[in-house]
Amino acid sequence: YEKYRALGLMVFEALSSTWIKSQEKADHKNKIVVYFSMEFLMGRMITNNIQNLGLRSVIEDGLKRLGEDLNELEHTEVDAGLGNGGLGRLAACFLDSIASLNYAGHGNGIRYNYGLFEQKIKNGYQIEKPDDWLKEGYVWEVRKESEALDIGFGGRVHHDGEKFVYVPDEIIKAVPYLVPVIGEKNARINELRLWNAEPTGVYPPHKQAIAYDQEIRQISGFLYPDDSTYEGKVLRLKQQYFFSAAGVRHWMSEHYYVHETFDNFAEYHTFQINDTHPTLVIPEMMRILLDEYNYSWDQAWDIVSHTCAYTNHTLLAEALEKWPISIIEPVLPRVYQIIDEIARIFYERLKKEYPNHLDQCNRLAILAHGEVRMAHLAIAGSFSVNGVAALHTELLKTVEMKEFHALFPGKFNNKTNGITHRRWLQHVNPELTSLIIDVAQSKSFDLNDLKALENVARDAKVQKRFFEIKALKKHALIERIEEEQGLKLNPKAMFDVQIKRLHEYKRQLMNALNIMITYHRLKTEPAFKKNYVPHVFIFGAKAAGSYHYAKKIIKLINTIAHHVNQDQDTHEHLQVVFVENYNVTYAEQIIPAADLSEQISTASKEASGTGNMKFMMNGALTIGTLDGANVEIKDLVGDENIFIFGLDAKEVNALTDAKTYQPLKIYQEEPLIKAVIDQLTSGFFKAVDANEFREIRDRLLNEDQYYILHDLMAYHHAHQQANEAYKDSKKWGTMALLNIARSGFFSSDRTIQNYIDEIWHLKPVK
Ligand code: 26Q
Repeated sequence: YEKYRALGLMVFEALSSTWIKSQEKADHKNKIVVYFSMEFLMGRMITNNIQNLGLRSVIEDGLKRLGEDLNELEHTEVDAGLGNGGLGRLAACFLDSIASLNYAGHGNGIRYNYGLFEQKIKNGYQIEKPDDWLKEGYVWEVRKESEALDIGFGGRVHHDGEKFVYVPDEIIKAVPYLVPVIGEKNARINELRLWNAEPTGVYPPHKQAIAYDQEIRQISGFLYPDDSTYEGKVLRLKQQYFFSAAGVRHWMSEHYYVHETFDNFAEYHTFQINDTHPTLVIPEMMRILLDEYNYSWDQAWDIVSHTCAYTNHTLLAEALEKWPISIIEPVLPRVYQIIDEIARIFYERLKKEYPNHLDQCNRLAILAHGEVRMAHLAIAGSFSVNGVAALHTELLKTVEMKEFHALFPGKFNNKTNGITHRRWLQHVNPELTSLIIDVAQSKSFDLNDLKALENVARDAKVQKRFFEIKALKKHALIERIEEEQGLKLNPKAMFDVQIKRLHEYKRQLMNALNIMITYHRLKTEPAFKKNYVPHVFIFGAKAAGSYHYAKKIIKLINTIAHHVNQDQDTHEHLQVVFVENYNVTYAEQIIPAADLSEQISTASKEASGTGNMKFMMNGALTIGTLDGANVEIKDLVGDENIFIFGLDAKEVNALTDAKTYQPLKIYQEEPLIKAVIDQLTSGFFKAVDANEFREIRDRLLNEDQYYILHDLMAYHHAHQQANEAYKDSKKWGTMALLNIARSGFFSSDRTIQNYIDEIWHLKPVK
């Protein structure tokens, strides 16, 4: 660890002069974007930083002379796991692309003392352990004491005859830690500004100093795990306000120092709001303009609503944030007062627009039923609202937010997500990158080189190299899993992978049931067994600690794995593994080894998905529903190069509206489904109590909210098609290479260029 740290510090020193130059060059003269996000799932930084500073070979040589191995040192770095999943990783990919394309754009977030929990599996159950990622220090940050700010909470608002005066009853110090974001070829260094909450040393009366200090530090204490039902939690609200207000104040004072006015603030800034979590940016900016700089309401609103832009990441109604007034008002009295006024003015406008439709006005209102609807506030206060995949944006416009779309027709737009090919292809798969470079006959990798695979997709030599690379990546993964979990996977099997947060709508349960059906058929149908392509099913997923049902599904997967893996009769055909503590670094190892990518959410529920893109770029084929960005993958590769099954979004919505769905009927009519559902509670799994999975059976038969039984047989058949394709290795090789060839669209460089052209309007830094 000390060797790693010494190396990290030297790399840090090497980048500081470029960093300082980047700061001098850009700020205050060019427009910038600030990406406000509660999560930045950065993963390891060392490799990226060494690569982008062009130091790799120097360091390798130097270390060799000392008898050290760079690879080994790199593996010592702990992941910065300051995110749950897709939304946080997207923010990290975006920062990489903004810097690499040479634009000025900075992240603004929270320096959580504890990132997303570390997952242990004990007896098949998930156990959560705190992720103490800072315990040995973090080399990629600098504390900027000089840029610390005061943030006020609680207290009262009164009117002094002229204006409102807000007197907080506690002040919390926000200290920024800066993490450099280094673009490719050292183009540019941007900043990720992570705020730490600290006591000021002034204590309210009747508070015990030590306990009070701890209470304050809690604000940047830990990352909340993705919640399926957004219950209001005071601490989470404080976190949201804390980092939003600190970011707003920082960027506003920088601007004022140079321009001495905010009249032109929106010409110089876009604040991109990553989901509704930072929505308090909107009333907080209003507060500063009104209370501290005497702007009129209309002038202030004009500035704010031309600065902020909001990205929506979900269509799940239960996942839209709503804060009870009873929580917001006491914690943020002045901010709440402003929200109330924004809501009042907005409601007046609605009444004018729809004079005889009170019900519609109430549906769109910002305040209703004693709650603040954060998405409505974000839409009202932003000049742009974007979805994250074509289908998702379409559904926002035509279903979920169609009334808002009618009210603000120009506001809604699509920005299909992307991933940084620097990390998700070049770094994780240098061997495949070399193959592409060779085929394209280029000197160093360029995104356009991917297209060169198009013409050689059927070439036997290229295919041979592709399969050799897959085998190599499988071996590395097999070694790790054997070392960590003692299970030796079959290197000749198809690697069938589902890695993502555990959620009912993502339908890991459907995958598990298909494995049960497959196992059942292997045991009872010799012809099926004879034809079956050996499979290794790999799962990786964390479930929120409070999400009881999701944790049950983890237990089921582990129970199936336990049962199946010790059956000598099927051993060569079927293995199942649930990897422990799935995270960014694990993903980097699993994705290049995958043959089949499981993207099987109930259509209309997955906004985009980004794992799907990473697999595609590494030559895994997709088995999936027409959901999120899968739709765009299918459009690029064609029906013949992907395995699509199940209900589409329209059909799901129609079935939901009709209220005619009867899962019990499917169970009664489909013997394979009946067989495996019965196994859940029949004592089939010897290792657990017969009631362990009763809840799963009950939910599937009575409600099956995500249409698992409806899609299950179609899914099983899609698997059989995939197996047939896999047996014809020439065919599979062609399909995989065509997928890689067409994956360039999903580079986050393209996504960021879309944001720049259509929302941010930045100019590259000279
Ligand atoms: C909210 C309130 C309280 C506690 C936690 C949360 C919370 C935390 C994280 C709510 C949501 C998240 C994360 C959401 C997320 O990752 N969404 C995903 O975003 C990706 C990037 O756009 C998409 O590809 C995925 O489809 C979407 O699910």
